[in-house]
Amino acid sequence: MIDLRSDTVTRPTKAMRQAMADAEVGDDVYGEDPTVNRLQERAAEMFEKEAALFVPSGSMGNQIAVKLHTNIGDEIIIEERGHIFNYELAGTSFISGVMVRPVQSADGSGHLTWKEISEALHSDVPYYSLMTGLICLENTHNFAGGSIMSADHCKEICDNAHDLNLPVHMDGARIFNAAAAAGSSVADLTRKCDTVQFCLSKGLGAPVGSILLGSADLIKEARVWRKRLGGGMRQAGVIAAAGIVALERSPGLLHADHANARRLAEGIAELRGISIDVEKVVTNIVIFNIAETGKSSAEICEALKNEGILAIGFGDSIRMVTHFDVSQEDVNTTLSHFRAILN
Ligand code: TLP
Repeated sequence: MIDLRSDTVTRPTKAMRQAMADAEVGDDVYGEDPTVNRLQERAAEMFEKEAALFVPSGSMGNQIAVKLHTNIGDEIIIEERGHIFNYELAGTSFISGVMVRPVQSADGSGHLTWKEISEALHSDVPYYSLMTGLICLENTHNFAGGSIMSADHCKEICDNAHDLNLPVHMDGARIFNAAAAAGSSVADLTRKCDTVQFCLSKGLGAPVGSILLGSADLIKEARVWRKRLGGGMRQAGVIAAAGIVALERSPGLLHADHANARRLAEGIAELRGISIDVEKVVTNIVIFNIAETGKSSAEICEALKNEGILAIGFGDSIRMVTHFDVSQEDVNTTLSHFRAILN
């Protein structure tokens, strides 16, 4: 199978499996797992934040962040296709009792301008909605096709938000993809964000886990929420060990996934009835519209599946994601089957 459904499908490398087998472990609920501690320290160092917490998933990292920053009844602002809003099973209302104010990004990039955010802010209007408690950003933006938010753009939003005493959380599930493509450091891309979540288990290829970063005080509180939500793991060094390998070795390999995504997009752009802006494919996510093919996304995905290729369809769109288990040859194979299906 050529699995292009997501970069979450990667299998741990030999080096990861070896590190897992050799991992020194302890009880992480007591803070005594040396490998988890090493992973957290290394992540905090890379992002130049005070502290870090290893959590089982990106969703848990994001949901803890929302909980840390908000009070029940607050509103959070997020771009309308954001993961926290659409794909975390209403965790924001269930766990934090907040309402989401989804905002459209007029340029389609998925990255709101400060003007767009400021027009959606609420403060003390007694008859209309509640206080804005948090701004959530996403870099890269998944369902806007892996688009990048620049360091300057992020800084501008954080500076303006902080002037209003509003915190900013960055869902940086794929921040290392953004860093590789933008030629910026992950620290620069998230410099002024109050909290950052990034995934070890996406492009970086670890089997499990995410990291939540922030001030020492916030991360201390986040530890309590992680336990409360059932995310206190014991000898978690076994999985953190793979995370350390992912963190050290994978960022330098992401360029290859981006080149494969671009090649895939260029090939797809030539197919009958498909529309895609190739120039916008700058990281590892390829989303294209199939409305003019005369087939539904479900039909196309089924036909691809019959040829051993997996992709995800939603509405009139299909998403394909490259990762380190997808080779250049896999891209060529995908394109030739795709061509045959549409002809
Ligand atoms: N994204 C998954 C699906 O849930 C859509 C994927 O296949 O892309 N933030 C962003 C931007 C994400 O893309 C994801 C996962 C998460 C958070 C959640 O991470 P996990 O799956 O570890 O909870």
